Amino acid sequence: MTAPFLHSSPLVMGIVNVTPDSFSDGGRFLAPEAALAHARKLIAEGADILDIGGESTRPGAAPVGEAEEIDRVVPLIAAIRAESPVAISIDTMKPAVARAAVAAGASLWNDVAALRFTPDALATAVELGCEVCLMHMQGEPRTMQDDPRYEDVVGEVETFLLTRAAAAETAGVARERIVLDPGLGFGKTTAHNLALLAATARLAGHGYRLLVGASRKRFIGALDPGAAPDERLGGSIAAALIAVQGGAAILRVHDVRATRQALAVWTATV
Ligand code: HH2
Repeated sequence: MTAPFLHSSPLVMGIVNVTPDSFSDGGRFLAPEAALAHARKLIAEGADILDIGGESTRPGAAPVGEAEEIDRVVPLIAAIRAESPVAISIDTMKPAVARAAVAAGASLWNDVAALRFTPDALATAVELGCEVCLMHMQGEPRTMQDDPRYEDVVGEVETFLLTRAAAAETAGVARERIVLDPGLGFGKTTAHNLALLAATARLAGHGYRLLVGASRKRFIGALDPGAAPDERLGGSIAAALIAVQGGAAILRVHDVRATRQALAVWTATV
């Protein structure tokens, strides 16, 4: 059992994608040394948590087998754990990958499928005793952006998250170990993403910590046409501040240093 994260101010989760095809940094950190160097950089910049992912969830990204995903993430997690006390999160839908990652030193299972990808996902999370991030996604990664539709996006995402949280609690995951996430960009149009971001206070108001991942996402590019993912820092910071203003507990970001600086200014005024 690992202790839940303590936080009195929002935590910054830095993204380390060990993938060839992530939308923003695909291929840059696939080599083990490059991934470890990037992790060290994010720790030096003040990341509270590192989110390690070995499979891209971008529409059209190639699926990765369990063994390959484990090979990508476990040596990195072990290497980080050997040199830093930073909290480590594993971004995976697969119970076997979560199990191997927790054994290597991860304490949070970040699951974009909210523990629904396999029938044993929930039981595995209970057994591992780790924290879990339950994210909303409409559809599945390959096709989720084809034609996302909601009658009431905020209400539907809220109901989904509370239903998954209740299922996790009933199965035996303590409430303090549960993090919820509206899943910006996962089966959502720009309008859906903006409505969810604007509703952060409502989504954060149910007694669970809320994680928001807006960093460099496509809806920012839609508001600044032509801005490539690594040219979306300004929009990412704006979204991060909207999220913390609404009570988000964790920000999942590519740009840790700039996010820390923005939070320093924000917290100095509240
Ligand atoms: N977004 C991505 C991946 N994992 N996990 C949570 N909890 N919330 C998110 O918003 C989220 C996530 C997509 O971003 P990225 O990891 O940069 O890209 P890719 O999925 O292409 O690897």
